[in-house]
Amino acid sequence: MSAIIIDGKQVAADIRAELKAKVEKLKATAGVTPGLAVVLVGDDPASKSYVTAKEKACAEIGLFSDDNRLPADCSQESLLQLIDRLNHDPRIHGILVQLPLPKHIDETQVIMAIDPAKDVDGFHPVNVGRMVIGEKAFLPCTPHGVLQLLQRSGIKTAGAHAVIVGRSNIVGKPLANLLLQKTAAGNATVTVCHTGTRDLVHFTRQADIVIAAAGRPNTITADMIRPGAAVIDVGVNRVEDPQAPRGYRLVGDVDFEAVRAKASFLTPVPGGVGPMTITMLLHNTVQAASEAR
Ligand code: L34
Repeated sequence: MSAIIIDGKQVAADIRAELKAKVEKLKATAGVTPGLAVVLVGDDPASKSYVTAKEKACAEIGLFSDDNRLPADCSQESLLQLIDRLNHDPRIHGILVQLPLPKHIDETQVIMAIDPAKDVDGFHPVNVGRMVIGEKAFLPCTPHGVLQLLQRSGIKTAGAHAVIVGRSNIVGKPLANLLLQKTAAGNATVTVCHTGTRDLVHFTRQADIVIAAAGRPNTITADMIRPGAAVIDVGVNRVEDPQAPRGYRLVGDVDFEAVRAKASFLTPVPGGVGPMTITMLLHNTVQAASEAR
């Protein structure tokens, strides 16, 4: 078997076209231009490139984006002040504080300072809690993007055994919750594995859907996959490569070529989940703007 490679860029482009039409309608009927405030602290190269891609994506579908960059040594107080100002700025419907933050800043405190109605990352405890009990909430972008990729590729989650490898607050934990909910995109049986899991292979071999979100290259090898399983690779790892134009290559958490020969579906890195993360941020910002009063 050779897996169908899911084109995340194409799915993202389809959703962005749908969003663009919504934005035009919002502008025409309500006179509202959805606005996203982007906050980047420091100069981590990966974060910089993600943030730039997010701003570019805003422009492409007609969103207003407000670029805020703070030095790596800025005080927590100045960051909290900026968030307070953005919370009260009527042009801003969504606030994105790119993570990770420098070590001297308390990430939880910063996330809790964001108005839940503008928390388009879905990281505020109010949104996390609402999501878990199945109430309307901003869904976190990467997990929501994974659900969209599964649905739009025709991969059935209902009754399937989904094995998630990774338990982060931004991917593994919320994705586990979304997949187990009794919804069209969920209703799966979910197992969450992590660095403390004994005999990881034992679990991944039982999966109809494997979601790799460990943040380490080659975490998922071909021997860990049941023939015909669908494999979603959430990892984005930079590995040094002197031959590559930028001096590094991007790889996921999955041994791509070997798993490709065994799986039914597989997402590439780059061009899989990454573009979907950005797209679902746009989705949430449009949602926030259409709900704003
Ligand atoms: N607050 N922090 C906050 N929200 C998020 O949703 C994120 N995340 C993660 C890191 N920190 C965050 C992102 O935006 C990861 N992430 C992210 C976003 C986009 C891409 C990768 C990670 C992406 O577009 N990846 C491209 C390749 C980009 C490149 O060439 O470097 C891809 O095709 O996978």
